[in-house]
Amino acid sequence: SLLFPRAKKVMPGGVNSPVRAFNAVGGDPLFIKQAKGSRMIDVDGNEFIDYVGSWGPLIFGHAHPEIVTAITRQAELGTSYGASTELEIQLAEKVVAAVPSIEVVRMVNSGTEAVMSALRLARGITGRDKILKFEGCYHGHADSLLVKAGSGLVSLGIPECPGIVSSLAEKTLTLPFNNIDRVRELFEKEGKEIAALIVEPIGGNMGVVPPKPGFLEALSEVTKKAGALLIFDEVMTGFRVSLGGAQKLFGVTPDITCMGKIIGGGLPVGAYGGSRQVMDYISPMGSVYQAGTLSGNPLAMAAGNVMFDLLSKDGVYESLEEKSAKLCQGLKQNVEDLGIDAQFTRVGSMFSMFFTSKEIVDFETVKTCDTDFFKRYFNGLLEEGVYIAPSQFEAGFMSAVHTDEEINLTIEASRKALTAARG
Ligand code: HOZ
Repeated sequence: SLLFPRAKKVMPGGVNSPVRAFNAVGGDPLFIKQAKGSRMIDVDGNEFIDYVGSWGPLIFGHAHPEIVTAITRQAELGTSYGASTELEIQLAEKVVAAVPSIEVVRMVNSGTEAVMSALRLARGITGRDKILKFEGCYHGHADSLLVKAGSGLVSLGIPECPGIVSSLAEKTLTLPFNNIDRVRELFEKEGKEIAALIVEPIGGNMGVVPPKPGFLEALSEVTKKAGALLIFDEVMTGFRVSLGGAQKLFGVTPDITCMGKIIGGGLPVGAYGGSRQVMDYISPMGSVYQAGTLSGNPLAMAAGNVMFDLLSKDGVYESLEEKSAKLCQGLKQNVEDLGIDAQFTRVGSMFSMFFTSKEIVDFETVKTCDTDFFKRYFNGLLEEGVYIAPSQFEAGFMSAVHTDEEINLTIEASRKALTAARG
């Protein structure tokens, strides 16, 4: 697009978030003019079936009429008051009713902010400094968490982010995802110094990596024993894999849950919550300070409330499951027919196709993927009018408004793109 040179003059790499750049796949990033339902149209008039969904929030597609109406109505009443509203209570009540571990919730403005605040809370409660995260998991860009992180850092090949105070990074311990023996070993030695273990209950930022059976349960047991807090980063999985998130799906209860994406109905929102006892440490109840001018702002709360009402209707998750299963079966059939090495992972409406022969269980296995093949495949798909994340190491998202016909078109497009990529 002609916009890219102009964008590069005034924004780093021409983008406002690195994952939007096409560095890993070549070419110019998309500049979008408009979007509706499952379709996006770029400024050059190209139309795409979209499986990025703004990186997860758009579970009902772009510009859902009820959400648009709620935002428009609220805008006329004011966009931000810096004071409390009933909309905030309504959304908090819905989150509390839906998410098993949450009695009290604080709204913030992004997933990063939620996670950053949750870590401070865990450190404040325990009086300990260390945290444990898993390699390839990404929890936003707070300093403590940009250590062996997934998402854009893998796509761009950044193993260590400069600018992080080393004495802080040293407090972040990392281990391979899905390896409970290593977690037990570490907790034997250092458990009493660990404030929190943070995990994406379904890895989503190195592509989709589901937890092995028993992994999350074991994390809960180990942290409890050590007096450390278990934080589930459900920014991606919350309200996506079930209304109660991954914790409801797997029946494992964390101490703190971080949320983002879907909760804001497409507007910038994050949230973190837990039991009353835990959340009472937060100001103004307690002395762990965390604040925000636009937190709980009425536009985002209005959108989030409608999103919840839509999600609460019968059959939403069943239909998402059906569509996602159909798409993944079709994609799998293609690779089998063409004799291409690929692994498929999926939990509900989040899915990945990894170009490797290795079973996907952690970051090491994810890194065995043929990224050159992915690059050719991605560009082939784009040619055919299908947009997936421009990186092998990101999840795909199905929405409730993708139609059967679009899924068939995607499977057909994928077959063509695979054939071309194979050469
Ligand atoms: N979690 C998202 C990608 N893995 C974040 C999107 C972004 O960084 O812009």
